[in-house]
Amino acid sequence: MKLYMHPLSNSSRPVLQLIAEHAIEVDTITIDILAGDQYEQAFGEINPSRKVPVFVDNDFVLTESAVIMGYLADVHELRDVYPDERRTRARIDELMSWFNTQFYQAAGYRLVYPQLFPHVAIGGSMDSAANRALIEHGRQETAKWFGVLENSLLGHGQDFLCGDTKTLADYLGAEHVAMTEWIGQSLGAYPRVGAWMKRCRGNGWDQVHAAHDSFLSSQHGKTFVTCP
Ligand SMILES: N[C@@H](CCC(=O)N[C@@H](CS)C(=O)NCC(=O)O)C(=O)O
Repeated sequence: MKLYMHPLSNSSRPVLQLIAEHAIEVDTITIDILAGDQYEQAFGEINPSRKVPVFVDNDFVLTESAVIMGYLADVHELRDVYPDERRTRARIDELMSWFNTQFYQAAGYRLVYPQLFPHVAIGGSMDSAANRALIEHGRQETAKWFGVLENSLLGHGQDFLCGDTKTLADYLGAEHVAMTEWIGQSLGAYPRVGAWMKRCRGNGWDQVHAAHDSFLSSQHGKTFVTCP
């Protein structure tokens, strides 16, 4: 079994963290998405969408972090993180979908990436009026989703998103929130989110997050647009 990934990719890290915590044997292959390796022909044949992560088990190719994690959890019978019970599983799927479609689209593609990665910026440069407008829109949208996370999704006194047990939704959501650390996003206004992030740490966390931590250090001292 192989996992094409990049350690800075917040869609790859939930899979890597799940693998690390449950000692699942998977060969990891780095696709350097910052250097453009995703545009090479060989990778395009594996994933025409040219995104990581991609999981490969012989002739079975699977994309989408949430689906890869669900598949691994089923194969390895990780019932604690992905229970069989229909409604519990539906809730986990719902939250993973929420993070991927609501939180990540705003926080990643409109707030964080346009401030860090020139190839994502619109209007010709990171300083263009169009890029600044995109970032402002991302800031407002991300603040809205942080509010939903703080006051509703984590607002019932539970330890994790779906109760008192860490599930796949926490693996995935924690990495999308971690991405906002790169622009110095404070969680001071979102204390439940901050406490939940600490609870999400598990075995192998430091190793899985080594590239993330190093990138974070490289951004210290810079000024970014963040949510209040
Ligand atoms: N919905 C996908 C998102 C995958 C994704 O956006 N991957 C990013 C890294 S986090 C990527 O490969 N970006 C490369 C590019 O856009 O060129 C998933 O959950 O796996």
